[in-house]
Amino acid sequence: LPDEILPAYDPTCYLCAGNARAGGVRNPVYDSTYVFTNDFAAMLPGIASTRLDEGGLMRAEAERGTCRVMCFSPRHDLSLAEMEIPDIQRVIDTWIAQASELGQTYRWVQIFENKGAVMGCSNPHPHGQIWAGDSLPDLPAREHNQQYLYQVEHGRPLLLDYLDLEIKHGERIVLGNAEWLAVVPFWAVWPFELLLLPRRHTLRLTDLDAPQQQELAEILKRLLVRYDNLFETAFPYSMGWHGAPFKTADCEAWQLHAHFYPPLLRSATIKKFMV
Ligand code: H2U
Repeated sequence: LPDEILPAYDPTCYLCAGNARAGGVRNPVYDSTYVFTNDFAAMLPGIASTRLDEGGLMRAEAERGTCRVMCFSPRHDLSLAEMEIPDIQRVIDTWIAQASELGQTYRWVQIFENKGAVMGCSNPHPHGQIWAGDSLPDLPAREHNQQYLYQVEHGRPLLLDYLDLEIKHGERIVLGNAEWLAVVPFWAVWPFELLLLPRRHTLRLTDLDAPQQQELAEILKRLLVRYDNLFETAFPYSMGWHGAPFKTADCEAWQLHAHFYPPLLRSATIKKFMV
């Protein structure tokens, strides 16, 4: 199926500049990135602490937090892949600013993009989300422990040793520049899964220096254009940044990275299902 042709501005879109959102709040006439608190936030900052435990079988705990939505551009018809590098740079600046701000209050700031109707994304307007809370989600918690244990045993960050191995083999590296490498991880489960990581030891998005930020915009552009060209479609994926938690001791073992999980298998319309 050919991709839908979208207007640059959609009067019915809740993310376009100047439009009303659920609950009646109106977006400002923004001209770059724009971040707002999710009108249906799954986590709230003022939640009372409660705990449920029924015989150890039904267990739950209240989690204080916040959820935000981040528009990458006022242009309804662009994707991150189609944006100019200076505009992608602004998205990176905003990711860093959000991580920096929310990291003062919360231990875990999850920045992610869920793209494409096939991934359950509700709106083609280029946007991502930010969820911040005090608990580490399951996967980052495992990454935290494994990186820590590896560092204790080997004296080096796990992902930097892994990167050296990938460079040595040269088989799974898809893209690279002076500061970043994108590899199909050895343990990939999705057909076009990628791991994007800095070549230098870097704990968090907030630790990226100017050359790393510039090169990130460059490699993101090439990576996403390549995804789009693979099946000549607006390539769907779920991507997220993992880095050292905030307000936590002993994080030197961490290496910042982004996961890209695309659901497509052999064409624009054949989706992989985990069975
Ligand atoms: P997706 O990226 O999965 O489509 O989610 C978009 C988010 O936008 C979703 O979490 C929020 C939804 O709660 N939203 C608002 O905050 N305001 C609205 O007016 C509609 C959708």
